[in-house]
Amino acid sequence: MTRRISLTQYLIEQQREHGQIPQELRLLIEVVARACKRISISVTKGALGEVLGTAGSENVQGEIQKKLDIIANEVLIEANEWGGHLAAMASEEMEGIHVVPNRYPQGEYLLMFDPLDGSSNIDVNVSIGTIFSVLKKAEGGKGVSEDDFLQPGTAQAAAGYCVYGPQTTLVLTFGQGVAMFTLDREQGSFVLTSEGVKIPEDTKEFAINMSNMRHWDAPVSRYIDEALAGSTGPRGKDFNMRWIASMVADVHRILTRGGVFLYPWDKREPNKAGKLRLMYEANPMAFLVEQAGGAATNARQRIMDLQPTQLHERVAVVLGSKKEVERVTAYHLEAGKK
Ligand code: P6P
Repeated sequence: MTRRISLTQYLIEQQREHGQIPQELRLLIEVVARACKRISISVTKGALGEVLGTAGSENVQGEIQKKLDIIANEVLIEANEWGGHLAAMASEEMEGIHVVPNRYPQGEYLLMFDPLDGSSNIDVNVSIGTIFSVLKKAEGGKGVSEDDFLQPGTAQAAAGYCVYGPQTTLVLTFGQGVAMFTLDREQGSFVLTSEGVKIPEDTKEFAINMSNMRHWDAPVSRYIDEALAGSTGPRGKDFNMRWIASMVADVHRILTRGGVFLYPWDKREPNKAGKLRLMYEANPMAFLVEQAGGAATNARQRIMDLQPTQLHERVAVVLGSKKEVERVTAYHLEAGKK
């Protein structure tokens, strides 16, 4: 039974015992957690809170923004700009970076987030979530620019997500394993409910949007065909499929019981590396998955090794149970896919 301690106690104990969570980073994570609590309150109001439906605008990705996308983005910006721990923020919902206003002290950290991932699920009451990634700004240098954010996933100081489902659960890593905290609404605080999270190396469960099948590259089709062939096929075992169309929910299932998640490159837009965003979706999820003993590649190389060139760049994603990710990646390398 995991000790039922608060997020604050956990962070202070980690800082005291392992010295691996600097004070400023601990403060940052606590502020992000409080913002996630506020988002959770808005999300769970649903129709009662006048928060459903579209906002009548598009984001930088050209996607229709839901009211809650904008609410979540504003909550995260307002919560994080005064604390003195951040130099700037970047969001899926904003084209450029948000530099901390001069009226507040600037810190050394950079925060990136997808404020509400899985927005297509909001109006149908299916789990959605907030994904965040923390980098440190390079020493020295005046001011802060988009270039300061363009660091590989291996440079992340922390990463996490908050899934708004039957429970509101915050999942975090600082590079020393993965811990999960469930929101106790009576206390109003996140309580440690799991630590040392581990993803089984093997799985019988894959997650992919099957409606894109005709657009897949051959190695993806090979992997899925073999899985669908089941116990009579080359894999010698039957597989199950899940697709929630909410990365946070699919990744949470994988962190909880294993599985492999694929959002591969496909032929519809050959110049687009994938659908998901590297900086605030793939990298934080890759950090969590690797810290839980899983793997995360773009079907050819480790996601966290990729050197970003743009803030909103997209990437193909294969993540989860290590042996399955390795198999998908091997199929791509065998096929000589660049
Ligand atoms: P599709 C949500 O819009 C998202 O960015 C991820 O959360 C999710 O995994 C994916 O896109 C779903 O994409 O094509 O199935 O709607």
